[in-house]
Amino acid sequence: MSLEHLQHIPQSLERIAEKINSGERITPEEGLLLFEKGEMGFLGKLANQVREKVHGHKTYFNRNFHIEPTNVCVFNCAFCSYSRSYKHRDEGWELSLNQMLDLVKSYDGVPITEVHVVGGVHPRLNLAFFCDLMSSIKARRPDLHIKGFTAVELDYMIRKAGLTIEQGLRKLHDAGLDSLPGGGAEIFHPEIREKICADKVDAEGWLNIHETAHRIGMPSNATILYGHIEGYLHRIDHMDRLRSLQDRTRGFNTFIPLKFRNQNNDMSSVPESSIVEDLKMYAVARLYLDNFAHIKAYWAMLGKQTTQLSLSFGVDDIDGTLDDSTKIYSMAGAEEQHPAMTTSEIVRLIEKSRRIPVERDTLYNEIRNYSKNPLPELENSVPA
Ligand code: V47
Ligand code: SF4
Repeated sequence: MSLEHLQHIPQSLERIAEKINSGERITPEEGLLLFEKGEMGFLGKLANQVREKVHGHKTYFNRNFHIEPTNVCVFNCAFCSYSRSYKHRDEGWELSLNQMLDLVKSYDGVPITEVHVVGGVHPRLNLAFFCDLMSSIKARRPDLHIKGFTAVELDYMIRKAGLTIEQGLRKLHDAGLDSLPGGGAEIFHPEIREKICADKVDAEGWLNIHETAHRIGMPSNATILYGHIEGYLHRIDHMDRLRSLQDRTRGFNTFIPLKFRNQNNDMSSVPESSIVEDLKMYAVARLYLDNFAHIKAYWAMLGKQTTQLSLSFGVDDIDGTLDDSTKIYSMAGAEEQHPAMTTSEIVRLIEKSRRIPVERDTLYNEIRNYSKNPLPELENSVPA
């Protein structure tokens, strides 16, 4: 899509609202107009209408933890606060297979449903190692859904193994990998991608990996890293590419806008986006991505209060309990330095926003609906 083409805005906001209310798809020009001219009340009302039409008041979460095998990485993304180069690997970490299995074992008897495996791209960890990790996790916990590896990690390990993307993904799938997370997407448009993460897989590569995964039966998520040097045009271009792919495959479960955090990275001089900007991103995502069932606010990155607000701006999912098992955002300066919530804390957080908490599995099958099966009242609970 040419960005110049988007500079001309032919439609009024009222016409866009009519289209959305009648279930018609909006164009890139209209998406852009929403970002540029939509005020918060207008965007919130529209996005909430769509959210409630699809999900009512239901707000999904899951019980999960992360395994981050390493933060050593061959790439140099300017926004990354987490990685260490191979040369400085003594400042980072690298878990052995047994250490990762000990982590899995520490959840024996705990009713979690998902493990999210994600990390840096270590030059010495290869496809065979990760296939072993998958099969060992499944041998210990066959019930656990393994959501693992960004397209960046996959592109590197599969190319290094000399396989096609389909062959590599099939190997991992056969070993136990169930689905892919949405990371590594950042901003697809080359104008920005070349400035923030020039050396890793490009947009076409990212989209091809997800398309291939969908084709062989592995669903996935998609993200956008927003609120830095990109413009609204780049956000629309990004979502447009995802919307087109989703039209073809229907393989995406959820879209997750990730707010850029500016601590301890090479983009520290770029200010972080305001809450208004965050809520706008969620609302326009809900309105633009008409073929995505879910929009997720990742509470560990956004903070609990903005997450509650986001539930009125199109969001219907807030990710999981996490158990303080991820460092990606705490190292970048997120409010949550030790992200962990018990199930009852997540349930209360959702209830206080006057929504219905629903525990889901990774594929959005309902495990427990808390309106039918509420938690007992807390003695000191504060009315919402
Ligand atoms: O691709 C890195 C982002 C992503 C920063 O699929 C940063 O369910 C903000 O994709 N500020 C990895 N963001 C994490 C990810 C993810 C997280 C939770 C759930 C799911 C899912 C996926 O983290 C990277 C990058 O976009 N990131 N550094 C930063 N300074
Ligand atoms: Fe490596 Fe991922 Fe960090 Fe980029 S964002 S430097 S690929 S760990």
